[in-house]
Amino acid sequence: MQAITQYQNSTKLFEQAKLSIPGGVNSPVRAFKSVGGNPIFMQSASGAHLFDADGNKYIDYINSWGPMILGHCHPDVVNALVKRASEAISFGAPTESETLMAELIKSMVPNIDSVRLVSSGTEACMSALRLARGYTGRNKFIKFDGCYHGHADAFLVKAGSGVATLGIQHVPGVTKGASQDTLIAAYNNLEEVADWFQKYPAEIAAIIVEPLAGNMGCVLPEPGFLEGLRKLCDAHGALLIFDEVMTGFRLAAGGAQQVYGVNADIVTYGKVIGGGMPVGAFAGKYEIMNHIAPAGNVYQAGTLSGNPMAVACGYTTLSILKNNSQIYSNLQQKGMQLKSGIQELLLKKGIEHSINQMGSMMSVHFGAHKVTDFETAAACDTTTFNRFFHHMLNHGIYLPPSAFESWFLSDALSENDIEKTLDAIRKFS
Ligand code: KE4
Repeated sequence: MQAITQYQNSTKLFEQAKLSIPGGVNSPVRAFKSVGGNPIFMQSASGAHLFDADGNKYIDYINSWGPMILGHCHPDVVNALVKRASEAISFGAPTESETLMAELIKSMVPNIDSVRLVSSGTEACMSALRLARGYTGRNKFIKFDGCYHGHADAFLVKAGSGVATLGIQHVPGVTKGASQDTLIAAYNNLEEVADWFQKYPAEIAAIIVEPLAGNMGCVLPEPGFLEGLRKLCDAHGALLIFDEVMTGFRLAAGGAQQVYGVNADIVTYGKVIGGGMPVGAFAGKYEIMNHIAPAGNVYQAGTLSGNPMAVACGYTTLSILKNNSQIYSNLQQKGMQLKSGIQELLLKKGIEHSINQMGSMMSVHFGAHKVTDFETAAACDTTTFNRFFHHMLNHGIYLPPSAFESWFLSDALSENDIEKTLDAIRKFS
């Protein structure tokens, strides 16, 4: 990629946006706040590439923070959207397509009986927590420092992603009442989880965990961690919630449950499930899910839940993934190729770093230590990270603008794109 030198349209658009949108963006992590500089305003996308308001071209490693696993504007997905748009945009009534979507999800995730579609990962996670509380009759729950489960009040305690990126210790507006039942443990630390169960026997409704964390950079579960959570939940009558908003249908057709061989009681989805349109979901066995209204009394609702357009986009995306399983092995191969290529280049330059990678999720952490939880993620060298981010951006490589985010690879990423990415790193110092 040629070095990119001019962003004047993005700069102008950002100034204009700030007059009408808080911080000029509709989601904080887009604002480049921690890496410095102004966000790039995008105009179009195709395959593995983005095109910004100044006509610059980028190789995309954000892919809308995960959804665009097939690459941008996959022809089959676009055709499905266009066709459905000519028939309907929204009913607010049940449709056959929602049932077919639920059945497709069940065919890819064998340990679930029932799926409720919502419109975001936040809705999926907050509904899953309410369901766990309603089902068990308990109030407390355990989450992990650095994990992010959307912006519902109870989760905004030691949250990762944008909350960590902005260094917000306490989110104003999250009341003590809303967060007093949120118990925090360090990721990969089973002892701290066991201690909470000792302290609050029979009071903990659930553990919610990113089975592979992507909101403190990428952090992999240590061997035995997820199995240990499963055992602790079984021993103490709590539900295990896997937040697979990032990992679902991305790490494998069956997500992290398939990769790690551990079954949760409730699984939440987002991102890939909608193929770029607003879809989230939570799912589990009938025994639990039939507590959700109107089958049961745990109330949850949404005007656009199961929206025909969004379902058409998500259904087509999941169908392609289900019917072309080599996509997952290709993504794993691309992830490993990038990891080893970057490692070799940075080691040659004497730049201390570590790379966590699983399938099409990965992150580069600068510093000499391994990153296994939020504390080690936060101890990394962010100055070098920020320099690396801007160097890559200027060379047409679009990386997450935060050390507390994961790269997301797409099936459209080519050998040539990977070579150009490594070539940009060759020029980094
Ligand atoms: P949404 O409400 O943003 O669709 O999903 C919330 C959510 C829940 N669980 C996990 C594991 C997540 O990663 C997310 C959202 N991820 C962020 C990126 N780290 C979305 C990007 C953004 O906030 O703009």
